[in-house]
Amino acid sequence: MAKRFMVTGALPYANGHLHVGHIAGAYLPADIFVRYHRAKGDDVLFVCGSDDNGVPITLTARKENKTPAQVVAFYNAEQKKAFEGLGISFDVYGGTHSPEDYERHTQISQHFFKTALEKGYLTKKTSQQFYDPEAKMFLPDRYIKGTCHHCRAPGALGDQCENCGKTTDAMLLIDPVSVISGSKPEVRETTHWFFELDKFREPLTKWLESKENWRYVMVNFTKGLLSEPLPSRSITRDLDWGVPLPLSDEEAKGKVLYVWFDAPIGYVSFTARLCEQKFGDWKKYEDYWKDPNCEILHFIGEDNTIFHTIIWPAMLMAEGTFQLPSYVVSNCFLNFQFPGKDVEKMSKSRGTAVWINDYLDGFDPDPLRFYLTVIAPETQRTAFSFDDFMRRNNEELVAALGNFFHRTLTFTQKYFEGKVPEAQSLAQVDQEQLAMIAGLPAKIGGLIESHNFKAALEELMVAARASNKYFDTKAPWSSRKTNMADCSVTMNVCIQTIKTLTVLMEPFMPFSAEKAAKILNLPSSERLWDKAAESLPAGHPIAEPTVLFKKFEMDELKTQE
Ligand code: B3M
Ligand code: ZN
Repeated sequence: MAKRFMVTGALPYANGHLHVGHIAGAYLPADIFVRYHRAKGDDVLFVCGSDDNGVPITLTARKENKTPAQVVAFYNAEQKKAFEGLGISFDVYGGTHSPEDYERHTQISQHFFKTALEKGYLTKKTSQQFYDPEAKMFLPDRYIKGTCHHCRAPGALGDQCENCGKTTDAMLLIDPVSVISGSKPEVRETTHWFFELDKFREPLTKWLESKENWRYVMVNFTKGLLSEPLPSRSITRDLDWGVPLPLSDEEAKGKVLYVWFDAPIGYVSFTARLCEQKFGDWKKYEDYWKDPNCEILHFIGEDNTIFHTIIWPAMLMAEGTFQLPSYVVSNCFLNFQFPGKDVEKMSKSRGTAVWINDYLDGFDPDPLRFYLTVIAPETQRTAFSFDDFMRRNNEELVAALGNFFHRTLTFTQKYFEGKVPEAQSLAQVDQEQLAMIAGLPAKIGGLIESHNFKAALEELMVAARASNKYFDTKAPWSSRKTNMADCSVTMNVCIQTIKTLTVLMEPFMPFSAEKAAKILNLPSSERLWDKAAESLPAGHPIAEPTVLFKKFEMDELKTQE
């Protein structure tokens, strides 16, 4: 029976470009999972969009002399281009403040807020906060700078001091100034609504206990947080960019929902937009978000864990009619390494990030998808390096998978007139090769289903190497002259092998799979996962081969740095 899945990728902030760390951290594993389930014939919706609200967006707008709406429109389009270029196959790419989503997103977000308020999960508190009279805005703690009240070092921020590493209290900094305008901030009173998270500590703990098969690091981290009382969190901000509070009291004026409150709701509002487009009824989102027959999976980077394993599930519990996530698949950071140097964090200012749109200007998407899966930071941090990228591309992707496709296709073209050869009588070695590929769909599929994407790709590569060995052992270039029947069997088996590999590599390298499918004359109806090992009949036409994977020269890659 077809299963139903709702898959989301963390929403990128709409004030930055995407680099390889983002892709490896969330979107590529999610895309592999989604493409696999589509090939299984399952009902999958893959949803993402930009995270458009929040203070940083308004500051970017201020710096670039644009409106926040212009900033988010620009970055949303850039992100969309990067995702499309890489073949990340979202069914919808929305934006929490985009013209297409904002109204519905506001409605659904306000509903979450109102329900939580009515059920007594929110409390209102008045406190003192810094206000920048020049920028005319309340300042979040990290936009205050001053002398540290612990160590007396200058330049401490209102949330943390770089010098002593301690958490600071913005109100206690000595000689505070606004980071935004440099002016001296005033202390003003303001009211905010707080989410009483601790009320969900028990149900969250119970829920997490049923998640034994989640990645260990994330479960442990979350369990640690749940072992102590959860502080209440302010979920409103004094700002004019975001989702306004759905309240008429004076105190709610000029306030919006905190961006981390409305952002995950974006998953739902983008689903609603998709359902409007797909079924003409946005309410159909309920078939995914409220039906227990649908599994919900969130793919995120490690820094988003607490929001997806504690705050978002608590928001869903507070609302009451939605399902909780079946899985939160989090990945660690991807660092960067220059040859001979230490591993460092990806950073724009130090030039240690590889930007997707720059890469795609000169190179094919699949080698990058391949490499980012090979080094996927699934359970620990890993590092991207150009040397390693080149080596893996040339020595693994080209030398194993590319070579097997190439030698099989050119040989068939040359000596069998581009048709699948007859296979009259199979020897044991041929049967073993066929048995090996017959076992691949279940083996690789099982690994993808359990979110072991790196291991799944490795199985594909093991199969490619074994297939080259089969080719070498059978030596069709020599049997062609001495035993044409055996040569024919060999090439039949090799073609069956690349047919299977074409279907199975699609989730990882969809562009090359598409090219290979064209050569094999495989219509998409034949590219179903469970039919991957069904054989092509003798006589089936094979088109002229084209090169699927190319070697990189170091110099061309280096211009990327
Ligand atoms: N925009 C944080 C980030 O990009 C945030 C994710 C929201 S997911 C609902 O890392
Ligand atoms: Zn300090």
